[in-house]
Amino acid sequence: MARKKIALIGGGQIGGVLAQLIALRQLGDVVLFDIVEGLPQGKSLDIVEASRVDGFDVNVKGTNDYKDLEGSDLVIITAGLPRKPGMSRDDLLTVNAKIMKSVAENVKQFAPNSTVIVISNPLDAMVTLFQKITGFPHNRVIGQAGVLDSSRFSTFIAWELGVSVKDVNAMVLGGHGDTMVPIVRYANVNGIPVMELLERKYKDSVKAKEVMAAMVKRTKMAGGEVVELLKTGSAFYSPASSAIAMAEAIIFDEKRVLPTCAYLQGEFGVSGYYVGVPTVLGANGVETVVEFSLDTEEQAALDKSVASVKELVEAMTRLGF
Ligand code: TXD
Repeated sequence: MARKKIALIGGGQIGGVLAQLIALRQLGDVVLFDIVEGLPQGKSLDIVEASRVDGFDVNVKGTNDYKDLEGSDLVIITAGLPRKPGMSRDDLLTVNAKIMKSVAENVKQFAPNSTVIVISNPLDAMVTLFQKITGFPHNRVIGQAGVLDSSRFSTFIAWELGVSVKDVNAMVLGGHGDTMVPIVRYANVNGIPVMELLERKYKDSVKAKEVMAAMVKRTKMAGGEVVELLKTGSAFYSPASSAIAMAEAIIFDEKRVLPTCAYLQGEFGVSGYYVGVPTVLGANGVETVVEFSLDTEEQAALDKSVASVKELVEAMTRLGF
């Protein structure tokens, strides 16, 4: 089987980690693109020069030329500015929409058959714009946010309960903004509801609810927490790992059920927008949206989150994108 070709658009913090993870896992040959001369070439050389030590056999090529994307099976986009302390993801809209427009035009020209994972913020708007410009089928244009937000939520639950994070299942739906919706009701440790475990721990249901509310709040603000600490950029290890989980599901046709920023056509009461929902990810990208019933409170929270995605998309349209 020929090796897959994976193009990474944006060779900054996330792009660099993505390239290294792909090499270490030998998922395919990498093309690392950036507009900054020397940056993708330097990072690629640095990564490849560890190939003897790490024992991987893939090519990693840095480039400033979109032509090198030709034949790419998968494209992962991180091009765009990250947040600085005090900024919301939405503050990045104008500048990143301009960048995404040029990225989309070039991916359309040079990698027309690729499946695309967008990571750049504001995520829901950037995925929408990329799909609009390329006209690629919606199942092949998706965004990464929910895998990371869910991993953050799971991490906090594992710490709180003193259990391995590998046994925690917790999901975050909605847009990748402050209105995201951690689903508490289905959060579990190997099938045991997290709320029951918290109630047993504290022997007090009010306290258990407070502890959960604090974890939900921290999950929603988790990106900002890292930004405040780093001061010069945003999270990059965990977003890269999260996109790799999605890439593997696609490359190996795993049919994994992962929260994905996917195009909805009536599911969860939403039509015509990209929103984070559980999907089956396989060789065809989003193969199905996995619907399940939300209770009134969850649906209201999702509706609120969708409203903010709509607002963002409308703001983008008003800007002429
Ligand atoms: O989970 C998620 N979706 C996210 C998203 C989690 C964390 C951060 N997330 C967003 O990803 C973040 O808000 C940014 O919008 C992107 C990329 O974050 P990263 O930390 O990698 O930013 P960098 O280090 O600034 O890298 C961006 C690179 C940089 O090297 C620029 O030169 C390049 O993008 N860039 C371009 N590449 C190609 N084409 C164009 N036009 C371009 N403009 C800038």
